[in-house]
Amino acid sequence: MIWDQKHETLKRDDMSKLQAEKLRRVCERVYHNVPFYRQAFDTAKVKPEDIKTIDDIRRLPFTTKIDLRDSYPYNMFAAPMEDIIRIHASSGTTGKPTVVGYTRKDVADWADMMARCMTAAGVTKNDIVQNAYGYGLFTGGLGAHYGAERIGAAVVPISGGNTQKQIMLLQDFGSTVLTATPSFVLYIYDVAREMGVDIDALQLRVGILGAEPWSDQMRQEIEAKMKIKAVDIFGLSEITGPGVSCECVEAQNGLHVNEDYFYPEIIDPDTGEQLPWGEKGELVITTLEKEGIPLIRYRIKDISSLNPEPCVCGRTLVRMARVSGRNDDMLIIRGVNVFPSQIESVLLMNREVEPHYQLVIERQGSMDTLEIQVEVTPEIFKQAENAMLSADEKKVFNEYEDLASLRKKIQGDVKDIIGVTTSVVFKEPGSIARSEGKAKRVIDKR
Ligand code: DLL
Repeated sequence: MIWDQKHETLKRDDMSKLQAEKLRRVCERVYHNVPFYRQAFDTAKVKPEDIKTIDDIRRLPFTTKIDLRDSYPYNMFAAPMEDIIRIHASSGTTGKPTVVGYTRKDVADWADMMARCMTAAGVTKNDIVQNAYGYGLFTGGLGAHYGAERIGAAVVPISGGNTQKQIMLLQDFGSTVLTATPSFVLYIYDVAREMGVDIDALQLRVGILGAEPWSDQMRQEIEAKMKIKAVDIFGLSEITGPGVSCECVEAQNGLHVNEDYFYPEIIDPDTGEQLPWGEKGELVITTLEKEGIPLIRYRIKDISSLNPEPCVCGRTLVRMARVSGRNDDMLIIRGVNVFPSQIESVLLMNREVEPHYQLVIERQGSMDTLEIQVEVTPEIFKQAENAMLSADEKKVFNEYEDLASLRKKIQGDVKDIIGVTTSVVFKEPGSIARSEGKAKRVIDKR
């Protein structure tokens, strides 16, 4: 099923034409309403009327998170306050959040985009959508809520957290769709198991998961454990919230970007040059329809690539590769660039460990050290415990001999695939902190 047959299956040329018209209009809007953009356009010696084709976008200046911070809270808004009906903000880890305002049309468009995404994930009006994204300034909760309502599904607005209650509602309400972060779904699974819940008896069939990086191995793990299809959804508050792009359940191979609303580019983060289809680089998005706070060439810092090949699902919308991490999440370990999701992929190739891990980075002298802490499965833990009980000398579980070969294998794989030497510490099941929202994977003590 396709929600908006016309726009989701446009021919590339028609899409490019539509995008060029919209780009010119949004440039006019920001040039006349946002002093920051007037100045930035003037400095770049470009005027809205210079935009004739979509390739002219390369002449436009970039916008960064710092620009948004500097215009805190409302200086980047392109609509008068009387037309703003909603305000969200991103949870900046330090300092002030970045603030986004939506007009009535922005909220309606967002609901439409989310309806597209959810339809791509296989949701229909017959579904019961348990929405475990947080409601509040975070865009996840209300974004998914409006999309599900737009489709006509029944939304259960439970929000994030409340893990035991999530499980009760999954059982009693017969929820068929779960919207949540991937790490929270794994936590729900663990708690459900502890509660003795029969996962097979749940009605759940689809998870629409995002808001944090997760690997394909993690998807397989979630699908096998929860007995669902897990679909990746991407977005960020500055651009709108969830719904910038989403996988289709047919292919689960790249996230269809709502291109008639957002123009995606991939650039070389060092030179700012646009990269050709297929090449990996920094994702940049221009909003083509937004009224409240349109953004021109917003540098997202997320790493992806774009694939224009039409998809088996029938959509022609360009697909962005699953976001493997952010430029600013990238760890530089002894000069090697490492994304946490790469390590996740390696870990989850081993059935003996659980998808619960943390990376601890320290500096010893002038050396960076990376310690991978990962939980073993309850079965492995039990085996280790039994072996330790029968052994003469008392050992801590992590020193149990049979884990040595597993440790060596993981260290070897990480070294082969990523190129860094690591230490691996096995943890008891349940000992690594769980997340009810975005997971914290990295503890950088440097
Ligand atoms: O996380 C919006 C969202 C809510 C997306 C619910 C999907 C589902 P922010 O809090 O502003 O907004 O964080 C945006 O999270 O730049 C990425 O780094 C990361 N991110 C979001 N979705 C994905 C994903 C929401 N599917 C930032 N894969 C983005 C990887 C993701 N990273």
